[in-house]
Amino acid sequence: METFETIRKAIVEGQAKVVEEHVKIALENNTDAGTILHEALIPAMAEVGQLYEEGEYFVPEMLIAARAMKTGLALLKPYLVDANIQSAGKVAIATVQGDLHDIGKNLVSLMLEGAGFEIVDLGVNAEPEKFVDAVRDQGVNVVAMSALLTTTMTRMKDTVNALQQAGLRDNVKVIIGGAPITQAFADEIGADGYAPDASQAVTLTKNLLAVS
Ligand code: B1M
Repeated sequence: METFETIRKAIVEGQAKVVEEHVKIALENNTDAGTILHEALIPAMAEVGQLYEEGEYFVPEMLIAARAMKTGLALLKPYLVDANIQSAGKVAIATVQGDLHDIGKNLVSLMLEGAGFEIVDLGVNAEPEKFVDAVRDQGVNVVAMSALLTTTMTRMKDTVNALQQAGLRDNVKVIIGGAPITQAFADEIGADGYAPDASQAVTLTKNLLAVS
């Protein structure tokens, strides 16, 4: 679809205004928000990563593209989230310590919210104690951690350990995800589950909490 191609290109080039304009057009034409997300926004960020790997893009270009992506995501949010559904459980979500990537985390958060989960967003660069405090003080049922860097994924284990040390590990389910994460890594660190993308994170959370 031509609109998807325009949105994808505008994100890659960091043109937030063009993204805004064309996501609005797509929505006005009753294009499904999930389709816009999967056909235009997500492929655009994959392309940005590719350009970075090839040395065509540097951090500033990635940052500008990320801002354009977020503009599109903000417009899609009301269509992906139904504000009137009852809470199916409480999820504390963050990108782990040392990691500032938040687009995937925000997407997972948004999809969980859309499925009826209450979200406690702990932001980015979240140290293990932040998760421990959320479980202890806010009645959280699920700890959800995202990592995009091979150097920060190891911090997930620190959170699992911190929950154990605080005597809270059995009170919560721990789920993890992000580009470098695998099921084998989840097993290795003692997480309850891994999901490769946002929609599977919803299925996983529902299964772990036995919510239909
Ligand atoms: Co960064 N970056 N970055 N970056 N960046 C990557 C991750 C990288 C793969 C690029 C590359 O080399 N091809 C590479 C990591 C290499 C590695 O570790 N192996 C990299 C690097 C090296 C860096 C810096 C170190 C660069 C530098 O400074 N020299 C630096 C680190 C900063 C830090 O965090 N401390 C850095 C910085 C940045 C920006 C700030 C410029 C920007 C982030 C802006 C922001 O997020 N606000 C940025 C970006 C944009 C990227 C890429 C291009 C795009 C990431 C993204 O948003 N993808 C990325 C390349 C890539 O991923 N191909 C790259 C779209 C998003 C929807 O996908 O986040 O994977 P993703 O989320 C998916 C799934 O992974 C999953 O669901 C999501 C949607 O379906 N998922 C979960 C994610 N979390 C989940 C949690 C779950 C379940 C599923 O359960 C809890």
